[in-house]
Amino acid sequence: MKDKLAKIVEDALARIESSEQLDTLNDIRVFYLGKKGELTSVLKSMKDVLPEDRPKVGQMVNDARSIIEEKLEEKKTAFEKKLREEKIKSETIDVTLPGKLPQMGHRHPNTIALEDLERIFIGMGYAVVEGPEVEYDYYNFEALNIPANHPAKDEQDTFYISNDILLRTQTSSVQVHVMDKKELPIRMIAPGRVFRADEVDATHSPSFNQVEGLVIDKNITFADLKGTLAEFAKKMFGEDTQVRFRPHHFPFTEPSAEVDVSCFKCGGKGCRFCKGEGWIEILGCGMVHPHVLEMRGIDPDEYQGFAFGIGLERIALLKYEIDDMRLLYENDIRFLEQF
Ligand code: 2U9
Repeated sequence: MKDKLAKIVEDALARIESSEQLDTLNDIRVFYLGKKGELTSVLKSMKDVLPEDRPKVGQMVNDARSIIEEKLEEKKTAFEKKLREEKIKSETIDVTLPGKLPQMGHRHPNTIALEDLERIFIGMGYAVVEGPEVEYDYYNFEALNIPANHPAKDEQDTFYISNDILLRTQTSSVQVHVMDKKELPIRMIAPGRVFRADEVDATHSPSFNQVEGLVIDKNITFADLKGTLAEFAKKMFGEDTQVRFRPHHFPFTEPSAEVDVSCFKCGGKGCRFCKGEGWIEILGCGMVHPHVLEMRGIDPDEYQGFAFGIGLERIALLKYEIDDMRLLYENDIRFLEQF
């Protein structure tokens, strides 16, 4: 019996030692220590052992079980340690690998055009001023000499919030607020979103952006206006750009004009881009109406001013040769990435 037990232990230890996987350890445990295992069968043959020898044999079987269990545990711990080490090794992060670049957004053509425009006017000494998109009817219309019966005041054209509060249709109200501060001279641009009840098409949107300019000082003449806008056009569209002033009418300026630039595609000869004209309209302007100055308590005999209004989207569409304004509002990254 003793020899038989010694042989079982020896075999078991050898098989444990040579096992190469965690799974085989379990098979070995079942084979030797399981219900139908080798050691259990020794216990079952106890009935053949003399009663006085039984405690001793029982002890020997228990010792054999302990030795095998201890060895199984030792081997199991060794396997687990090895597996852990392999896992750690395979999961090691190589910090020298180049990183994945995050997908960057892109500046919107409107933003690029606005920053170009602001840089040009800041360079000429202008301040950039912003104001509210929700305005009093007074600041949007009356203070700008727009009479009560003017078609722009119709509900068809303007988003009214109440009788006297509306979404501004132009950023001019910002200039009115600046004039109320009574700090002269003024040299400013007012960029911002404006709202008009227009149907959406390739050239119209109910919400678009304007940049309006205002200069008020002593001895300001139409020549200052022409020189300023000619300089702006050269900086914005290229040094060879020519400007042309066509008489126009706005209630808030007198005299008023619309300004064209020579086509920066064909240089003025006429092409598809300028529809054969050689000229492209870019903005409206004029000398601030004396009544607009008087309403703010500024004496038109002492101070004069000029003003201009630029549709930002129009500039972006022209500069980047985009043929549909709606593309500017869809924010499709495949479109935006091109500029
Ligand atoms: C004050 C006095 C005068 C602002 C001006 C224009 C001419 C003009 C249009 C351009 C395209 C609007 O976006 S658009 O549709 N604007 O043509 N705007 S003069 O004149 C002012 C502003 C403020 C106190």
